[in-house]
Amino acid sequence: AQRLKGKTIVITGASSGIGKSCAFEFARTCPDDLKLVLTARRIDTLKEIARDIEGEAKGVKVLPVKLDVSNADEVAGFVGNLPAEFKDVDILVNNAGLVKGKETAPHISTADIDTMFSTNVTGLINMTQALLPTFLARAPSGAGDIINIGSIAGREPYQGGSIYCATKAAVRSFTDSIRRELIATRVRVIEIDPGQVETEFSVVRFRGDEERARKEYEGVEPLTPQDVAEVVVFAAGRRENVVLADALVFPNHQAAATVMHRKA
Ligand code: NDP
Ligand code: 8X3
Repeated sequence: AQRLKGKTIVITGASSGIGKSCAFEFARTCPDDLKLVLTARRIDTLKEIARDIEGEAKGVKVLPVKLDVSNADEVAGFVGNLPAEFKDVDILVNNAGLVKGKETAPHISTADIDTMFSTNVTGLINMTQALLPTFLARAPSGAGDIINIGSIAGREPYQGGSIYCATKAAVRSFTDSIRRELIATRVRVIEIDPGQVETEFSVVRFRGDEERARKEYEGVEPLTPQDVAEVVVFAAGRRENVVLADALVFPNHQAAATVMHRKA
């Protein structure tokens, strides 16, 4: 908690699931002195989350910001539009992301391909490039954390996930590249790859079909978003010389993207 004191943290996709849990977990870990910039498209939900966090943790200031990471113009204006109090960002959690459908090639719509790439890949890259100048300007040789939420899907392709898997493989490759590029700085580049987590992820995948989404989790006990948030906050809270560079987080029944033990 001491190491996070006074930090300013930007979280993308903070209106639901892992991003929302990260917001609460950061606040719980450092309730006396923390600034959170919570971003997503659903601003009303972010405002409710901000109220709840500020109600629980009196020393935490929360700024909800409507931001579609797939919109390059919105991302370009993001840092410039932050109030002075929130401008000196220390930690970026690149969490916003989604999957659409389980269609296989050649039946994948160009709209779905564009949505997944522009959110999971271009959005994440644009956010990183938007915040890096702040990190690099920090004396004496730059400092800050980039925490990217990848996926087991980026390590292991599966049928019906070609585009999503490709986006998460791209995240992994970008992350590993910038860790090398930033080696002369004190910027930490961290990737956390969850396996199965029960969030709105599958509801979004199946375009609002909650029954279909529920079936994904039948007979298994997925991770909760809180489980992943604890790993994110742990990584951010390490001593500055410690980089938890790469973490794969499974629930106990999972051993690979498609290797699950399901109870009958
Ligand atoms: P949720 O659907 O619960 O949350 C996704 C979040 O991303 C929402 O807050 C949503 O907010 C936001 N988001 C989606 N599109 C955009 C956009 N264009 N601009 C800004 N925000 C956006 O899913 P999860 O919490 O599960 O997903 C979080 C991350 O974790 C994703 O990157 C996902 O790929 C990854 N992941 C998830 C796993 C799982 O099994 N659930 C496993 C491994 C990785 P809003 O709609 O308000 O914009
Ligand atoms: C989410 C995990 O394997 O359901 O990133 O695509 S998977």
